[in-house]
Amino acid sequence: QESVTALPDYVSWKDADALIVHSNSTIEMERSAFGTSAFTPEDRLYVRNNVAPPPASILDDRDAWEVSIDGVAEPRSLTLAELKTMGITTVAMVLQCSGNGRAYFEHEPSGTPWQVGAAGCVMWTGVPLRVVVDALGGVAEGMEYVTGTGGETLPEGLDPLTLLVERSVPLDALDDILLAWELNGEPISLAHGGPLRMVVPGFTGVNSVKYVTKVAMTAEQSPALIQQTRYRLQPVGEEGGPDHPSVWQMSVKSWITGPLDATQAGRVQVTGVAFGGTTNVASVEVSADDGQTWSTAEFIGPDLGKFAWRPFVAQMDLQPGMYRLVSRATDADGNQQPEQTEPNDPGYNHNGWRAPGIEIEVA
Ligand code: MSS
Repeated sequence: QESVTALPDYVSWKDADALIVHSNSTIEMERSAFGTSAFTPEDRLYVRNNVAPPPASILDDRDAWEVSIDGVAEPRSLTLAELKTMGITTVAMVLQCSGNGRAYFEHEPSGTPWQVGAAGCVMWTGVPLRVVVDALGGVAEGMEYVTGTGGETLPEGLDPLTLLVERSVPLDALDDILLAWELNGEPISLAHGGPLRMVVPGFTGVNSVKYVTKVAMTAEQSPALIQQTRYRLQPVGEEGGPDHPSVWQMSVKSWITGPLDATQAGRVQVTGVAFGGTTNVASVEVSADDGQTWSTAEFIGPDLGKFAWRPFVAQMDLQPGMYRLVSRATDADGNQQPEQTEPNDPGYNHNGWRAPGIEIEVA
């Protein structure tokens, strides 16, 4: 797939050759750009915005950024400068759009036809939300969710709940959540949610709210439509609503990153990435015959923890001919990627192993 559109201004610093521009707010990484690094450089990382990002001027004085913390014993606002005095940690995490792999669903869901590239593995640095909550007296009674609010300026004349980016995740996630100010060791860019982002490891991208202005422990899920009716796993043909499961935790997944085209016969290094979602990925198998026979792959490089992905390689001896390369991962709890993902109307959470396969000719 070729990129047909130029990069929009707010991401003009990105590596255009590594990206597919679906629209100004949906930019996918090329499959050939994954490489075998354990983490994804920010200039190749996919971008997804549900509404236009705030002006770049919000980055002029990062330390002055304020976030209000609510649903705790002593609610208050904190500046980024204050947050930086409270604690610091780094987590490596797969950031993956809920719709990554949508193009592989057979019912052709509407929405961006992401293939594998609406995902990256990045390092976030910030303060654990648990530390902040404890400093403010702990979670108030009766709270069941952590709700983060995005700092976009919404167009006037519309009910703000139709556009507001406000997401709630179960309170169980509290111990994993970070209020992050760095991505891969640099202050977070506007495109990826600077100056401050609430990141929720193990959950799909939509749950990691950029330019976060408010973090609240809440009794109910956000009333915003992005929570109530969108990002729901409703059956094909139905409208989403609060009774359908929300798009939250990710599941075990992997895909091939190379070779992607014609290759020389002999020893071939078949590479890919694999992750467990909320738990470690335990093993990956690779097949060159579309899943009839499998061989075990080896992980490449360091293990960056259970929320990260692991690049892998299978060394295969391939004679001239046509092959279809697929990979299938298993997580530490024994969950294995299905051959196909049960369809849901909006095309979220694709993790079937067959559809993302790669056909190559070995000569
Ligand atoms: N946040 C905010 N504030 N806004 C918006 O729009 N989006 C979502 C997340 N967050 C938003 C936010 C989504 S949806 C996603 S994916 C993510 O983000 C992405 O990221 P990056 O950084 O890559 O761009 Mo789908 O599930």
